[in-house]
Amino acid sequence: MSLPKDFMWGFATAAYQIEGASEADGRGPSIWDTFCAIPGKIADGSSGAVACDSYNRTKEDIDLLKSLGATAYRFSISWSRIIPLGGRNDPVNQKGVDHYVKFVDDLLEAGIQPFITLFHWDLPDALDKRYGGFLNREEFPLDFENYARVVFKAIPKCQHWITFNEPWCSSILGYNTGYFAPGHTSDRSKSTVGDSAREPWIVGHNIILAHARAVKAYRDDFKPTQGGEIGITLNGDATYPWDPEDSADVEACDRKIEFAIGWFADPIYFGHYPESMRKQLGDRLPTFTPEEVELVKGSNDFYGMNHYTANYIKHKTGVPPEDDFLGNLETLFYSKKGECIGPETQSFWLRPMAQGFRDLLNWLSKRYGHPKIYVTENGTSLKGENGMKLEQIVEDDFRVKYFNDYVNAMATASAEDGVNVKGYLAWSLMDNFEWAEGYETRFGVTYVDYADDQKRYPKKSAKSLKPLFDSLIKKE
Ligand code: PNW
Repeated sequence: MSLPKDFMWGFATAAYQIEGASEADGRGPSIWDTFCAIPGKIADGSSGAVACDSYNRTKEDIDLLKSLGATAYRFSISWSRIIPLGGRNDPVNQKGVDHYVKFVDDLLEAGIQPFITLFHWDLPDALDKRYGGFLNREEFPLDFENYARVVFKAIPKCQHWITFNEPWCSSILGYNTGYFAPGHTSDRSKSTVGDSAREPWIVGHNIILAHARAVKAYRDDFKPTQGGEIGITLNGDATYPWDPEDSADVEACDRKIEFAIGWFADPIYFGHYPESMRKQLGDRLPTFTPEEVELVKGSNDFYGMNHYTANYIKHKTGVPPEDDFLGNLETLFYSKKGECIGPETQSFWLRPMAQGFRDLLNWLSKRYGHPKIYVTENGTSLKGENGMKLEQIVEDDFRVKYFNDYVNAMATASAEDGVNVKGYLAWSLMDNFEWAEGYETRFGVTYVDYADDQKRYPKKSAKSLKPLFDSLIKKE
């Protein structure tokens, strides 16, 4: 037995990926509705307009969670259901609020602890149009704080809050490569707007400020009576040197994590950006004013960790191009010796390598002073799954093995390395709208038949987690 007695586990989802009902009960559009409508942005031309129809199937989803034995569920709230126009002077949509209040009541009734993500990429479109959304250093943090306060007030029973999901994705994929909404990039063949060298760093900065404002609001005005905890969720991959004999590759491994995770976590734990980023980005990286440092430093009750994969890292020489966001290095699937990091999946960026999970848990734990960690996402797609027959799909042994290996790596980090990990949410409860990849890539432990009324069929992996955690969580 290697996980603590109070360890929570379950599954994760995000509003735009599962809810559908994009116009129900007064919801306003988000930047993802707008982005999906642009031809060529989503692989299969789809959108989240219907998705898994979870907005209308809350009972079914809760029954599913219960049947799988989950003790926790991470989901996100659609900001534009709560405040359709997004801003602090815009009206609150009571129907949207009521939906989530009831959902949380029903989860608790079923014995499932909610982990609520306030923001999983679906910015109200009106704020993007009104003042440039994340790019606005004055307005955006204030509007986010206001939205967060509305939700904290409405849902006092929630004990676990996540401010932002993966701000790296919003910043880099949204404002450098243009792969995600709102699709800004310097590449004029993809977008008429954007500055890949500057905008991502501004966006990142403003998200950190918005996170910190929401945390302060929670701690000042809600935590004393509600007693919950709040933190941010960051994504990051494990890194191994392409050539372990080359100290420049070894150094580049840390630099890669600093550019992905340290970008957000260093300000939150230390009050400043990583030195490697300041050095490479110069004055394109914003600086924190003394008031901002005061606000941001210490603004995590726990560290939310999203983790999927690992890479070999090869340093680059010379001056990096201005739009470089990796830290002047290459990410590879093969080492110098020809070792492969892991088998292919349906996602071009994802190859399973469970030891990386243990190593990154240790890296984080050491760097940030042993924070309490919740793994808020971990999971895999499966090569060619979308083209298989249902009988094959539900026999997803590849995913069963992924979870088994990764959860055991985490348990080892907990028991042998002293990492303070207290929860695990598998990505994802069900197949869903996988952003720019549309519905072709499936991450669910439950198959969703989009052609037949979004019917749900639990796969083998869905049922594999309860026995796994039962065997690892201490009873006493
Ligand atoms: C995460 N990458 O996204 C998200 O939080 C989920 O909403 C998503 O469905 C899940 O992982 C699976 O993709 C990522 O390109 C998307 O490196 C892309 C990347 C990383 C994370």
